[in-house]
Amino acid sequence: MKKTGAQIICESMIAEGVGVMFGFPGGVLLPFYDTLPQYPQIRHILVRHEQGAAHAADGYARATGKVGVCMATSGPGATNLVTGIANAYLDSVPMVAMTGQVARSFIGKDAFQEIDITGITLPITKHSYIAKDAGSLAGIIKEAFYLARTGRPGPVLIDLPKDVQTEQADYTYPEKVELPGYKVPTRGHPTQLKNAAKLINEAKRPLIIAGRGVIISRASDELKQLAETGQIPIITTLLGIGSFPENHVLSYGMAGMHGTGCANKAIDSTDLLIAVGMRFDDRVTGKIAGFAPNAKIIHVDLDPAEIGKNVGVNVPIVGDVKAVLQALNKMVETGEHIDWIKQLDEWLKQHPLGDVNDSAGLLPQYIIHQLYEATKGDAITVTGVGQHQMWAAQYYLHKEPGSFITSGGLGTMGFGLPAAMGAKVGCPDKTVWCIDGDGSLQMTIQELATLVQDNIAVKIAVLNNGYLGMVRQWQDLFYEKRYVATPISCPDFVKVAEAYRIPGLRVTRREDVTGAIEQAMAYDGPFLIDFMVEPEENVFPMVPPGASNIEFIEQPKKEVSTWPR
Ligand SMILES: Cc1ncc(C[n+]2csc(CCOP(=O)(O)OP(=O)(O)O)c2C)c(N)n1
Ligand SMILES: [Mg+2]
Repeated sequence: MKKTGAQIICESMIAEGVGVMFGFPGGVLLPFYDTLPQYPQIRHILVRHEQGAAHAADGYARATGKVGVCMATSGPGATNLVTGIANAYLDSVPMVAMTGQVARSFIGKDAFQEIDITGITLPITKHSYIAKDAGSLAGIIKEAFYLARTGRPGPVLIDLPKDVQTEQADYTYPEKVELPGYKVPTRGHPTQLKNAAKLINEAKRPLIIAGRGVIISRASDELKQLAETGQIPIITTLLGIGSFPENHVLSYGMAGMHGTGCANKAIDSTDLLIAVGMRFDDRVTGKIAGFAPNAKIIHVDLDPAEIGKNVGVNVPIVGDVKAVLQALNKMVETGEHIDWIKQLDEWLKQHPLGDVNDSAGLLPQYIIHQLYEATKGDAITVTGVGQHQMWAAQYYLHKEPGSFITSGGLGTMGFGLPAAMGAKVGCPDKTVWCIDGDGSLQMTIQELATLVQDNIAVKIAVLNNGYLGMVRQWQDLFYEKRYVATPISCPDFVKVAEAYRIPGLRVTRREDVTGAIEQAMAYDGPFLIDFMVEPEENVFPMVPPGASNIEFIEQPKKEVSTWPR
């Protein structure tokens, strides 16, 4: 039976299991939107800015492991998606982004709201399509979802000319994709696996550094088995947080620029670094010359382009992290590294995170700690970008894959609120806390309206320091406190929330923190707390830019660690 292009898009999405999409309409999408009510299986969430649609799809994908779907109209709608697509690309998030396009006969004529969105997004998509006729839509959508979620996931863009949406064509959803040039590596090379197992079995001071690849590959159980069998301590990258329970006795926190002193010292001392599903980002390595100077390196990654890109490795294993770890687990012997683990425990004590009780004022670290306590570490936390993001990474102990959602590669301010929205839509039974900065929140604050219209019960904790804090911190430490363009004013967030019909509270004293958090969680709906935190608190430890990880600056004058273990 013949169907319109718009119907084919909807039916294909349903065939892919899409139950929700985030979008914003416009002229060239009218045929699609006019058709959508025929398919009540697809929940459409109307965002307030297309950037929010892309971040929401991103948050949804990270929380659920499914492909996130977003849609925007041609021209400005499409360009508004760009930051969100780039964000998903850099963090390997599976996403299908659909854009409306002017009718085929107008393409290339500088028509109203015509923009070459496939050209613009070429370097930030895994692949892109312009649908040239309705008959090709089903195949394109099948491929797009397949490409987005397989291999190293990423965003795929489909540009949909208006008249392709109205054109009629025969519809059958293809059963499989034919992409001869697209190969997804699965198992690692047997020789390399053997070499790796030998190194692991012989190492005196082995160390695992886990990245987002472990989460994408759903390999947390295998990772745990490797760590426990081999008695190998684990540290993570920022995006690897949640791949291994942070309250596990073998967990030593995050590495890198704001990583724990212990994790960074461990990298410096290890004789075998087992890097799993991570890409040696500069925020993790610090100065390359000083990175893991005493170690052989095993690098497990699905993407061969990552091998040797930033750091030379001794044993590269290109393959799916889960399959590789399963194979390694068959070869790795029961290990015992008592002295090494003792050494790490010592470093933990010597280099604690700053004490959350160290000030009578309202410390942002204290708030994160109380959020952890109040949620028993079971919430999904989603952040903006800045100091608050790093404190959330440091002080909330995440236990599950997908429980910490943050913009790593692109570092996108404004990611927090819409991504939290997507996470909550994907995981309605989970408590979702958006931990945001006063600067970051102002970039996408309009999504508060989406929370209300679609009844999405995200809880928002603003760590309001009156600054673009992370940039101010660099000015403090490296530009002699010349705070240029970093003091930032904000509206009364509680009143803004109320104007959006969201209840809110302002907290200025430590003793009110817990009560406010409990009130927010007891409320059936979105809720905002504006925490007026100490304005000039800095994030420590910090590896200065260009320095080796071992040269981290510690929190001045703080004594006892309350990092719970
Ligand atoms: C879109 C965007 N613009 C600029 C930056 C540069 N930047 C990184 S952190 C930061 C400050 C963030 O301020 P806020 O959200 O208040 O968080 P805080 O550091 O104060 O916790 C800025 C401006 C960025 N990461 N993203
Ligand atoms: Mg701030």
